[in-house]
Amino acid sequence: MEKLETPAELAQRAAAVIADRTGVATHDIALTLGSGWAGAAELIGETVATIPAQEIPGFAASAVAGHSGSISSIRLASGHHALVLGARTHYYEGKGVRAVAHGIRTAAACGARTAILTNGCGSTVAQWGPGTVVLIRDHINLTATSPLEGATFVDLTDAYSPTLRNIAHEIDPDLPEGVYAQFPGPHYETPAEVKMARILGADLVGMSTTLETIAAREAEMSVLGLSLVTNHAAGFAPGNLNHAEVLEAGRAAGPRISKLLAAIIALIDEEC
Ligand code: 8IG
Repeated sequence: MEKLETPAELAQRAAAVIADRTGVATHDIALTLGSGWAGAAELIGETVATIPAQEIPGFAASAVAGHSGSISSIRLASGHHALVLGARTHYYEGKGVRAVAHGIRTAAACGARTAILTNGCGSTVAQWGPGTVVLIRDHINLTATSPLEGATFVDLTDAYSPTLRNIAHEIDPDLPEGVYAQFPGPHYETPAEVKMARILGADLVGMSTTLETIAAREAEMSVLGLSLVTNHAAGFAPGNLNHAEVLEAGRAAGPRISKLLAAIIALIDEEC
């Protein structure tokens, strides 16, 4: 019987296609741009190449409105390269944890030692309303699964690099830090579930990031996590949640947070 391809082998195959199509042998930083963050790509440097995701092994076009389905190589001022993963697979798409981790594994196979993961999320902190940017200090993985397979005992003590958080604070000393909880989604939480997450220590609730962080740590990448609060989580403010409002909050904050992220990336690229 033919031997099945491992996730690492698939990532290697994807990385080879990216190196070939971009002409960039090694990428340095992986960048995943969640709701509201897409504008940063244009600010960090020159786009060398953009490849439709479905042309790279293991990737499929994104189904979510507001999420683009391509992978770009961007040359930073230093001459280093960022790989922008505009084709995040969310756990709720039901394609399995291998699909969720594939982008990060591919970036690692491309040479990236740093992963910058961004998202839009709900807040359980009254003072952190829509438009607030929060540095992820730690996470709670409520998906009841892992992207790792077998006896892979990865340490997550400092999953969100203290060094990278310090660099972000050099750009904006007032950036708050919080704990991000990933729910499986795709439904938003009930008020009772948000209350539970709050009691467990979650400041932010969302549907991404924790599984990608685990995969990045397996690959020994340093992780910076940044959340944009687009809404108070269910039950933490009057009224209901809808995806259009979430997208609108992302649009409104877009230019400001893209500039912030570009400045953070420039400093990380200088110091790391
Ligand atoms: I944007 O309130 C965004 N994503 N789980 N809850 C969850 N995910 C989110 C939310 C939210 N807002």
